[in-house]
Amino acid sequence: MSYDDERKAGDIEKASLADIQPEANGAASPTELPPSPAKPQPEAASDAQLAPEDDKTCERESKTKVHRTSVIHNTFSETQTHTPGAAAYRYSSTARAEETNYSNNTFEVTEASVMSWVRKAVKGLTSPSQSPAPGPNPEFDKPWREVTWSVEEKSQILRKLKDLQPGTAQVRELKILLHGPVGAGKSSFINSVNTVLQGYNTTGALAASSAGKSFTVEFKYHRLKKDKPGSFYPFVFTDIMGLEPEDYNGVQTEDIVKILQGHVKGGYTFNPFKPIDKDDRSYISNPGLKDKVHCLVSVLPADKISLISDDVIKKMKTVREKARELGIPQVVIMSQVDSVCRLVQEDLSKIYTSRKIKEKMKECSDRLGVPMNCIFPVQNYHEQVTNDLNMDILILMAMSDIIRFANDYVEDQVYNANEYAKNQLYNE
Ligand SMILES: Nc1nc2c(ncn2[C@@H]2O[C@H](COP(=O)(O)OP(=O)(O)OP(=O)(O)O)[C@@H](O)[C@H]2O)c(=O)[nH]1
Ligand SMILES: [Mg+2]
Repeated sequence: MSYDDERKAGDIEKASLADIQPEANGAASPTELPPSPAKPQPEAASDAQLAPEDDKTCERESKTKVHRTSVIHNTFSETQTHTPGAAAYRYSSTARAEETNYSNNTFEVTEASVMSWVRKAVKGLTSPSQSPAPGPNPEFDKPWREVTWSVEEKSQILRKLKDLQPGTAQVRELKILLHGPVGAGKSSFINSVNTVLQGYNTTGALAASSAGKSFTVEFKYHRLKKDKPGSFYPFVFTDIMGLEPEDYNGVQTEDIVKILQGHVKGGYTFNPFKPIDKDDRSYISNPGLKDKVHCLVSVLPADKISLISDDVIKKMKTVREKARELGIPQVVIMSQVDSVCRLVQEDLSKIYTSRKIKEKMKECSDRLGVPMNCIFPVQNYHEQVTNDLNMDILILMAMSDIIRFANDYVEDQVYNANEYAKNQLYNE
Protein backbone atom coordinates (compact mmCIF):
# COMPACT_ATOMS: atom_id res chain seq x y z
CA MET A 1 0.00 0.00 0.00
CA SER A 2 1.42 3.34 -1.03
CA TYR A 3 1.72 6.30 1.23
CA ASP A 4 -1.10 8.04 -0.61
CA ASP A 5 -3.33 5.03 -0.20
CA GLU A 6 -2.50 4.96 3.41
CA ARG A 7 -3.48 8.62 3.74
CA LYS A 8 -6.76 8.08 2.01
CA ALA A 9 -7.43 5.17 4.25
CA GLY A 10 -7.83 7.33 7.28
CA ASP A 11 -6.98 10.50 9.02
CA ILE A 12 -3.48 9.45 9.81
CA GLU A 13 -1.72 11.20 12.60
CA LYS A 14 1.12 10.49 14.88
CA ALA A 15 -0.02 8.80 18.01
CA SER A 16 1.15 6.94 21.01
CA LEU A 17 0.58 3.23 20.82
CA ALA A 18 1.04 3.00 24.52
CA ASP A 19 -2.11 5.04 24.88
CA ILE A 20 -4.24 2.95 22.59
CA GLN A 21 -6.43 0.42 24.31
CA PRO A 22 -6.57 -3.15 23.11
CA GLU A 23 -9.79 -3.66 21.25
CA ALA A 24 -12.23 -5.74 23.18
CA ASN A 25 -15.01 -6.66 20.76
CA GLY A 26 -13.86 -6.09 17.25
CA ALA A 27 -13.93 -2.76 15.44
CA ALA A 28 -15.63 0.13 17.12
CA SER A 29 -16.37 3.50 15.65
CA PRO A 30 -15.01 6.57 17.44
CA THR A 31 -18.51 7.45 18.53
CA GLU A 32 -18.80 4.15 20.31
CA LEU A 33 -15.49 4.51 22.01
CA PRO A 34 -15.93 4.04 25.71
CA PRO A 35 -13.61 6.01 27.98
CA SER A 36 -10.89 3.99 29.59
CA PRO A 37 -11.20 4.04 33.36
CA ALA A 38 -7.60 3.02 33.88
CA LYS A 39 -6.04 5.66 31.66
CA PRO A 40 -6.34 9.42 31.78
CA GLN A 41 -8.89 10.77 29.27
CA PRO A 42 -7.35 12.15 26.11
CA GLU A 43 -9.02 15.55 26.63
CA ALA A 44 -7.39 15.76 29.99
CA ALA A 45 -3.93 15.75 28.44
CA SER A 46 -2.84 19.23 27.53
CA ASP A 47 -0.86 20.05 24.45
CA ALA A 48 2.09 20.65 26.67
CA GLN A 49 1.82 17.10 27.99
CA LEU A 50 1.52 15.69 24.52
CA ALA A 51 4.42 17.64 23.00
CA PRO A 52 7.90 16.20 23.25
CA GLU A 53 9.45 17.76 26.32
CA ASP A 54 13.06 17.78 25.16
CA ASP A 55 15.59 16.24 22.87
CA LYS A 56 15.61 13.02 24.86
CA THR A 57 11.93 12.55 24.25
CA CYS A 58 12.48 13.08 20.53
CA GLU A 59 15.23 10.52 20.56
CA ARG A 60 13.00 8.07 22.39
CA GLU A 61 10.27 8.66 19.85
CA SER A 62 12.47 7.99 16.86
CA LYS A 63 13.64 4.72 18.42
CA THR A 64 10.04 3.75 18.91
CA LYS A 65 9.45 4.45 15.24
CA VAL A 66 12.15 2.04 14.19
CA HIS A 67 11.01 -0.76 16.43
CA ARG A 68 7.30 -0.33 16.24
CA THR A 69 6.53 1.00 12.83
CA SER A 70 2.80 1.09 12.34
CA VAL A 71 0.58 0.92 9.39
CA ILE A 72 -2.80 2.50 9.31
CA HIS A 73 -4.87 1.25 6.48
CA ASN A 74 -8.41 1.04 5.38
CA THR A 75 -10.22 -1.63 7.29
CA PHE A 76 -12.33 -2.62 4.31
CA SER A 77 -9.48 -2.81 1.76
CA GLU A 78 -7.14 -4.49 4.12
CA THR A 79 -5.05 -7.13 2.34
CA GLN A 80 -1.83 -7.21 4.26
CA THR A 81 -0.68 -10.07 6.40
CA HIS A 82 -0.74 -9.20 10.02
CA THR A 83 2.27 -9.85 12.14
CA PRO A 84 1.52 -12.96 14.17
CA GLY A 85 0.51 -12.03 17.66
CA ALA A 86 0.22 -8.38 16.80
CA ALA A 87 -2.30 -6.76 18.99
CA ALA A 88 -5.43 -5.36 17.43
CA TYR A 89 -6.05 -1.81 18.43
CA ARG A 90 -8.97 0.47 18.63
CA TYR A 91 -9.69 2.08 15.27
CA SER A 92 -12.20 4.14 13.40
CA SER A 93 -14.68 2.70 10.92
CA THR A 94 -12.39 3.74 8.10
CA ALA A 95 -8.98 3.28 9.56
CA ARG A 96 -7.17 0.87 11.75
CA ALA A 97 -3.80 0.93 13.43
CA GLU A 98 -1.75 -2.11 14.07
CA GLU A 99 1.81 -3.17 14.42
CA THR A 100 3.50 -4.58 11.30
CA ASN A 101 6.83 -5.10 9.62
CA TYR A 102 6.09 -2.95 6.57
CA SER A 103 8.43 -0.21 7.54
CA ASN A 104 9.68 0.72 4.06
CA ASN A 105 6.44 1.68 2.35
CA THR A 106 4.31 2.65 5.27
CA PHE A 107 3.40 5.77 7.09
CA GLU A 108 5.14 6.02 10.37
CA VAL A 109 3.36 7.24 13.39
CA THR A 110 4.58 8.46 16.71
CA GLU A 111 3.02 8.06 20.11
CA ALA A 112 1.90 11.68 20.13
CA SER A 113 0.04 11.41 16.84
CA VAL A 114 -1.88 8.28 17.81
CA MET A 115 -2.77 10.03 21.05
CA SER A 116 -4.07 12.96 19.05
CA TRP A 117 -6.12 10.62 16.86
CA VAL A 118 -7.64 8.97 19.92
CA ARG A 119 -8.41 12.41 21.34
CA LYS A 120 -10.24 13.37 18.15
CA ALA A 121 -12.22 10.15 18.20
CA VAL A 122 -13.28 10.63 21.80
CA LYS A 123 -14.09 14.26 21.08
CA GLY A 124 -16.55 12.99 18.49
CA LEU A 125 -18.47 11.44 21.36
CA THR A 126 -19.15 14.80 22.91
CA SER A 127 -19.48 16.87 19.74
CA PRO A 128 -22.71 18.87 19.37
CA SER A 129 -23.95 16.54 16.65
CA GLN A 130 -23.81 13.69 19.13
CA SER A 131 -25.35 15.51 22.11
CA PRO A 132 -29.10 15.25 22.79
CA ALA A 133 -31.42 17.67 21.04
CA PRO A 134 -31.66 21.01 22.90
CA GLY A 135 -34.83 21.64 24.92
CA PRO A 136 -37.39 24.35 24.08
CA ASN A 137 -36.09 27.89 23.87
CA PRO A 138 -36.21 29.39 27.38
CA GLU A 139 -37.23 32.72 25.82
CA PHE A 140 -40.35 33.84 23.98
CA ASP A 141 -39.75 35.67 20.70
CA LYS A 142 -41.14 38.86 22.15
CA PRO A 143 -42.22 40.08 25.61
CA TRP A 144 -45.79 39.24 26.52
CA ARG A 145 -46.11 42.37 28.69
CA GLU A 146 -44.86 45.74 27.47
CA VAL A 147 -42.24 47.51 29.56
CA THR A 148 -40.28 50.65 28.73
CA TRP A 149 -36.86 50.20 30.24
CA SER A 150 -35.76 53.81 30.20
CA VAL A 151 -34.66 56.55 32.57
CA GLU A 152 -37.51 58.72 31.21
CA GLU A 153 -40.08 56.05 32.12
CA LYS A 154 -38.65 55.79 35.62
CA SER A 155 -38.66 59.60 36.06
CA GLN A 156 -42.24 59.80 34.84
CA ILE A 157 -43.53 57.22 37.35
CA LEU A 158 -41.47 58.83 40.12
CA ARG A 159 -42.96 62.24 39.33
CA LYS A 160 -46.51 60.82 39.42
CA LEU A 161 -45.84 59.30 42.84
CA LYS A 162 -44.34 62.56 44.11
CA ASP A 163 -47.34 64.57 42.92
CA LEU A 164 -49.88 62.08 44.22
CA GLN A 165 -52.73 63.42 46.33
CA PRO A 166 -55.32 60.92 47.59
CA GLY A 167 -58.62 61.56 45.85
CA THR A 168 -60.45 62.42 49.05
CA ALA A 169 -59.81 64.66 52.05
CA GLN A 170 -61.03 61.90 54.38
CA VAL A 171 -57.96 59.84 53.69
CA ARG A 172 -54.58 61.51 53.99
CA GLU A 173 -52.63 58.30 53.55
CA LEU A 174 -53.37 55.25 51.42
CA LYS A 175 -52.84 52.09 53.46
CA ILE A 176 -51.17 49.12 51.80
CA LEU A 177 -51.03 45.83 53.68
CA LEU A 178 -48.49 43.18 52.77
CA HIS A 179 -49.04 39.57 53.72
CA GLY A 180 -47.57 36.22 52.74
CA PRO A 181 -45.47 33.33 53.98
CA VAL A 182 -42.46 33.79 56.25
CA GLY A 183 -39.46 35.02 54.30
CA ALA A 184 -41.45 35.84 51.15
CA GLY A 185 -39.78 39.23 50.84
CA LYS A 186 -42.47 41.50 52.35
CA SER A 187 -40.07 43.71 54.32
CA SER A 188 -37.59 43.62 51.43
CA PHE A 189 -40.29 44.92 49.07
CA ILE A 190 -40.97 47.90 51.35
CA ASN A 191 -37.24 48.60 51.54
CA SER A 192 -37.00 48.25 47.77
CA VAL A 193 -39.78 50.78 47.14
CA ASN A 194 -38.03 53.13 49.55
CA THR A 195 -34.69 52.55 47.80
CA VAL A 196 -36.27 53.47 44.45
CA LEU A 197 -37.99 56.55 45.83
CA GLN A 198 -34.93 57.82 47.70
CA GLY A 199 -32.47 56.80 45.00
CA TYR A 200 -30.18 55.09 47.47
CA ASN A 201 -29.96 52.00 49.68
CA THR A 202 -32.44 51.99 52.60
CA THR A 203 -33.42 49.48 55.29
CA GLY A 204 -36.51 51.01 56.93
CA ALA A 205 -38.48 47.77 57.16
CA LEU A 206 -35.81 45.45 58.40
CA ALA A 207 -35.61 42.24 56.40
CA ALA A 208 -34.37 38.92 57.68
CA SER A 209 -30.85 37.82 56.81
CA SER A 210 -32.39 34.44 56.02
CA ALA A 211 -35.88 33.03 56.21
CA GLY A 212 -36.93 30.85 59.15
CA LYS A 213 -39.36 32.03 61.80
CA SER A 214 -41.02 35.32 60.97
CA PHE A 215 -38.52 38.13 61.42
CA THR A 216 -41.23 40.82 61.58
CA VAL A 217 -43.38 40.43 64.70
CA GLU A 218 -44.73 43.94 65.18
CA PHE A 219 -47.55 45.46 63.16
CA LYS A 220 -45.88 48.59 61.89
CA TYR A 221 -46.66 51.42 59.51
CA HIS A 222 -43.82 52.44 57.26
CA ARG A 223 -43.93 56.02 56.02
CA LEU A 224 -41.56 56.90 53.23
CA LYS A 225 -39.75 60.23 53.29
CA LYS A 226 -40.01 62.74 50.51
CA ASP A 227 -37.22 65.11 49.53
CA LYS A 228 -38.02 67.79 52.16
CA PRO A 229 -37.54 67.20 55.91
CA GLY A 230 -40.77 66.20 57.65
CA SER A 231 -42.49 65.51 54.34
CA PHE A 232 -43.77 62.01 53.50
CA TYR A 233 -45.42 60.24 50.57
CA PRO A 234 -49.19 60.00 51.02
CA PHE A 235 -49.15 56.23 51.38
CA VAL A 236 -48.02 53.85 54.11
CA PHE A 237 -47.07 50.22 54.09
CA THR A 238 -48.09 47.89 56.85
CA ASP A 239 -45.61 45.13 57.33
CA ILE A 240 -46.76 42.13 59.32
CA MET A 241 -45.48 38.84 60.57
CA GLY A 242 -45.37 36.04 57.98
CA LEU A 243 -48.00 33.30 57.72
CA GLU A 244 -47.03 29.85 58.89
CA PRO A 245 -48.78 26.50 58.33
CA GLU A 246 -49.41 25.76 62.01
CA ASP A 247 -52.30 27.40 63.85
CA TYR A 248 -50.14 28.80 66.64
CA ASN A 249 -47.26 30.04 64.58
CA GLY A 250 -46.96 33.27 62.67
CA VAL A 251 -49.71 35.81 62.26
CA GLN A 252 -53.30 34.61 62.68
CA THR A 253 -55.69 35.11 59.77
CA GLU A 254 -58.17 36.64 62.23
CA ASP A 255 -55.63 39.35 63.00
CA ILE A 256 -55.13 40.09 59.30
CA VAL A 257 -58.88 40.38 58.79
CA LYS A 258 -59.05 42.80 61.75
CA ILE A 259 -56.29 44.85 60.13
CA LEU A 260 -58.20 44.91 56.83
CA GLN A 261 -61.24 46.25 58.67
CA GLY A 262 -59.15 48.93 60.38
CA HIS A 263 -59.40 47.59 63.94
CA VAL A 264 -55.67 47.41 64.68
CA LYS A 265 -53.44 50.34 65.60
CA GLY A 266 -49.82 50.53 64.52
CA GLY A 267 -47.37 49.22 67.12
CA TYR A 268 -49.42 46.15 68.00
CA THR A 269 -47.30 43.06 68.64
CA PHE A 270 -48.78 39.87 67.27
CA ASN A 271 -49.49 36.99 69.57
CA PRO A 272 -49.51 33.76 67.54
CA PHE A 273 -51.59 32.06 70.28
CA LYS A 274 -54.35 34.63 70.46
CA PRO A 275 -55.76 37.17 68.01
CA ILE A 276 -56.31 40.78 69.13
CA ASP A 277 -59.46 41.31 71.21
CA LYS A 278 -61.68 44.31 71.82
CA ASP A 279 -60.04 45.09 75.18
CA ASP A 280 -56.58 45.47 73.76
CA ARG A 281 -55.36 49.07 73.83
CA SER A 282 -54.35 48.72 70.18
CA TYR A 283 -57.94 47.85 69.19
CA ILE A 284 -59.95 50.50 67.31
CA SER A 285 -63.65 49.92 67.95
CA ASN A 286 -65.13 52.19 65.28
CA PRO A 287 -62.67 52.40 62.44
CA GLY A 288 -63.17 54.95 59.68
CA LEU A 289 -62.13 54.68 56.04
CA LYS A 290 -58.71 56.14 56.94
CA ASP A 291 -58.03 53.23 59.35
CA LYS A 292 -58.89 50.52 56.84
CA VAL A 293 -56.59 48.84 54.37
CA HIS A 294 -56.93 50.28 50.85
CA CYS A 295 -54.94 47.69 48.94
CA LEU A 296 -53.97 44.16 49.91
CA VAL A 297 -50.66 42.93 48.56
CA SER A 298 -49.90 39.21 48.67
CA VAL A 299 -46.19 38.44 48.44
CA LEU A 300 -45.00 35.07 47.12
CA PRO A 301 -41.38 34.07 46.48
CA ALA A 302 -40.94 32.80 42.91
CA ASP A 303 -38.44 30.16 43.93
CA LYS A 304 -40.67 28.52 46.56
CA ILE A 305 -44.22 28.76 45.21
CA SER A 306 -44.63 25.02 44.86
CA LEU A 307 -43.09 24.47 48.31
CA ILE A 308 -45.52 26.70 50.17
CA SER A 309 -47.78 24.48 52.23
CA ASP A 310 -51.46 24.18 51.40
CA ASP A 311 -52.21 25.44 54.92
CA VAL A 312 -50.44 28.74 54.24
CA ILE A 313 -52.15 29.08 50.86
CA LYS A 314 -55.49 28.37 52.56
CA LYS A 315 -54.83 31.15 55.08
CA MET A 316 -53.92 33.54 52.27
CA LYS A 317 -57.10 32.64 50.41
CA THR A 318 -59.19 33.29 53.53
CA VAL A 319 -57.65 36.76 53.80
CA ARG A 320 -58.18 37.41 50.09
CA GLU A 321 -61.82 36.36 50.29
CA LYS A 322 -62.39 38.73 53.20
CA ALA A 323 -60.70 41.53 51.25
CA ARG A 324 -62.93 40.80 48.27
CA GLU A 325 -66.02 40.96 50.50
CA LEU A 326 -64.84 44.35 51.72
CA GLY A 327 -64.18 45.49 48.16
CA ILE A 328 -60.46 45.98 48.85
CA PRO A 329 -58.34 45.74 45.68
CA GLN A 330 -55.59 43.15 45.53
CA VAL A 331 -52.22 42.72 43.92
CA VAL A 332 -49.66 39.90 44.03
CA ILE A 333 -45.94 40.60 44.18
CA MET A 334 -43.84 37.70 43.01
CA SER A 335 -40.42 38.34 44.55
CA GLN A 336 -37.06 36.59 44.16
CA VAL A 337 -37.30 36.26 40.37
CA ASP A 338 -33.51 36.30 40.23
CA SER A 339 -33.37 33.02 42.14
CA VAL A 340 -35.56 31.14 39.70
CA CYS A 341 -34.31 32.05 36.23
CA ARG A 342 -30.69 32.43 35.15
CA LEU A 343 -31.73 34.43 32.09
CA VAL A 344 -33.44 36.98 34.32
CA GLN A 345 -30.66 36.90 36.88
CA GLU A 346 -28.28 37.99 34.14
CA ASP A 347 -30.64 40.45 32.48
CA LEU A 348 -33.76 41.55 34.35
CA SER A 349 -35.20 43.14 31.22
CA LYS A 350 -35.89 39.56 29.98
CA ILE A 351 -38.51 39.15 32.70
CA TYR A 352 -41.40 39.05 30.22
CA THR A 353 -39.62 36.93 27.64
CA SER A 354 -38.61 34.28 30.16
CA ARG A 355 -40.77 31.15 29.96
CA LYS A 356 -39.73 30.21 33.50
CA ILE A 357 -41.05 33.47 34.96
CA LYS A 358 -44.37 33.14 33.12
CA GLU A 359 -44.61 29.56 34.37
CA LYS A 360 -44.02 30.75 37.96
CA MET A 361 -46.58 33.55 37.58
CA LYS A 362 -49.08 31.01 36.30
CA GLU A 363 -48.35 28.87 39.36
CA CYS A 364 -49.02 31.92 41.59
CA SER A 365 -52.22 32.58 39.70
CA ASP A 366 -53.42 28.97 40.05
CA ARG A 367 -52.48 28.54 43.69
CA LEU A 368 -53.93 31.83 44.90
CA GLY A 369 -56.75 32.08 42.37
CA VAL A 370 -55.75 35.52 41.06
CA PRO A 371 -55.69 36.64 37.43
CA MET A 372 -52.30 37.06 35.75
CA ASN A 373 -52.81 40.81 35.28
CA CYS A 374 -52.72 41.28 39.07
CA ILE A 375 -49.31 39.61 39.42
CA PHE A 376 -46.13 41.69 39.35
CA PRO A 377 -42.76 39.96 39.29
CA VAL A 378 -39.99 41.96 40.99
CA GLN A 379 -36.43 41.60 42.13
CA ASN A 380 -36.06 43.20 45.54
CA TYR A 381 -33.00 45.07 46.67
CA HIS A 382 -31.43 42.52 48.97
CA GLU A 383 -27.71 42.58 48.31
CA GLN A 384 -27.27 45.49 45.92
CA VAL A 385 -26.35 48.84 47.42
CA THR A 386 -26.70 50.99 44.34
CA ASN A 387 -29.82 51.53 42.25
CA ASP A 388 -30.40 49.47 39.13
CA LEU A 389 -32.67 50.91 36.43
CA ASN A 390 -34.40 47.63 35.53
CA MET A 391 -35.04 46.70 39.17
CA ASP A 392 -36.40 50.23 39.74
CA ILE A 393 -38.72 50.05 36.72
CA LEU A 394 -40.29 46.74 37.78
CA ILE A 395 -40.78 47.94 41.37
CA LEU A 396 -42.25 51.24 40.17
CA MET A 397 -44.63 49.49 37.74
CA ALA A 398 -45.98 47.43 40.62
CA MET A 399 -46.17 50.48 42.89
CA SER A 400 -48.00 52.69 40.42
CA ASP A 401 -50.76 50.06 40.04
CA ILE A 402 -50.95 49.48 43.81
CA ILE A 403 -51.37 53.21 44.39
CA ARG A 404 -53.90 53.62 41.58
CA PHE A 405 -56.02 50.70 42.85
CA ALA A 406 -55.85 52.02 46.43
CA ASN A 407 -56.80 55.53 45.37
CA ASP A 408 -59.69 54.30 43.21
CA TYR A 409 -60.91 52.29 46.18
CA VAL A 410 -61.01 55.24 48.60
CA GLU A 411 -62.61 57.48 45.98
CA ASP A 412 -65.24 54.82 45.31
CA GLN A 413 -65.91 54.40 49.03
CA VAL A 414 -66.40 58.15 49.53
CA TYR A 415 -68.35 58.61 46.30
CA ASN A 416 -70.59 55.61 47.01
CA ALA A 417 -71.11 56.71 50.62
CA ASN A 418 -72.03 60.25 49.49
CA GLU A 419 -74.31 58.95 46.78
CA TYR A 420 -75.94 56.67 49.32
CA ALA A 421 -76.45 59.57 51.75
CA LYS A 422 -77.87 61.77 48.96
CA ASN A 423 -80.23 59.01 47.87
CA GLN A 424 -81.34 58.52 51.45
CA LEU A 425 -82.13 62.25 51.77
CA TYR A 426 -83.94 62.25 48.43
CA ASN A 427 -86.06 59.26 49.46
CA GLU A 428 -87.05 60.77 52.79
N1 LIG B 1 -32.47 36.79 45.78
C1 LIG B 1 -33.44 37.47 46.34
N2 LIG B 1 -33.56 37.46 47.68
C2 LIG B 1 -34.56 38.18 48.23
C3 LIG B 1 -35.46 38.94 47.45
N3 LIG B 1 -36.36 39.51 48.28
C4 LIG B 1 -36.01 39.14 49.53
N4 LIG B 1 -34.94 38.34 49.52
C5 LIG B 1 -34.28 37.70 50.67
O1 LIG B 1 -35.24 36.84 51.29
C6 LIG B 1 -35.08 36.83 52.71
C7 LIG B 1 -36.40 37.15 53.40
O2 LIG B 1 -36.79 38.47 53.08
P1 LIG B 1 -37.71 39.35 54.06
O3 LIG B 1 -37.96 40.64 53.33
O4 LIG B 1 -37.15 39.44 55.42
O5 LIG B 1 -39.00 38.47 54.09
P2 LIG B 1 -40.32 38.74 54.95
O6 LIG B 1 -41.44 38.28 54.10
O7 LIG B 1 -40.37 40.13 55.45
O8 LIG B 1 -40.09 37.72 56.15
P3 LIG B 1 -40.76 37.70 57.65
O9 LIG B 1 -40.83 39.08 58.14
O10 LIG B 1 -39.81 36.86 58.40
O11 LIG B 1 -42.10 37.05 57.50
C8 LIG B 1 -33.99 37.85 53.01
O12 LIG B 1 -32.79 37.15 53.17
C9 LIG B 1 -33.91 38.70 51.74
O13 LIG B 1 -32.62 39.22 51.53
C10 LIG B 1 -35.30 38.93 46.01
O14 LIG B 1 -36.04 39.54 45.21
N5 LIG B 1 -34.26 38.19 45.52
MG1 LIG C 1 -40.56 40.91 57.34
